[in-house]
Amino acid sequence: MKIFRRACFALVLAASAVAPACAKGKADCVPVVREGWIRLVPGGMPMHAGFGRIENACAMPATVVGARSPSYDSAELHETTLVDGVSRMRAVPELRIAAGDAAVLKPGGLHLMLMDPRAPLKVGSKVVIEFPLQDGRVVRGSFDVRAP
Ligand SMILES: [Cu+2]
Repeated sequence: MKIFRRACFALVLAASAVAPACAKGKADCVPVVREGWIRLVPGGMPMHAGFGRIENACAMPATVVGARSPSYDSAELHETTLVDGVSRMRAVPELRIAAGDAAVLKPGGLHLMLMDPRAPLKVGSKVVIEFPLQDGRVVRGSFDVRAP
């Protein structure tokens, strides 16, 4: 995933005005969420999973220390792992993303556990999820709500 970093440098060299994520000072560069989506569950269960990519095109590593959403009472980063052939989930308190790398949240791996929606979610709508960083800044992502 080093390509982000290289693209970043290239863009900075080419024309700083067209590289919003890179051209600003280091302190202004935050990771971005791409391809975010939420999977509803059949039967209206109040526990959904969220997936997507958190891309860190910045020159510095970033550490995500949690998740929250105005649409849910609770949001956590989880990881599904296979232990002795049994699928288990564990909370991920910190997620470090190296410079030029991305964290991929996908079914069967790293994911968002979204609990107790504050209002029923419609398929096709969008949900905002925020990821506080260790340094106090916040990554804000948009997630598409999809059918089970
Ligand atoms: Cu989970």
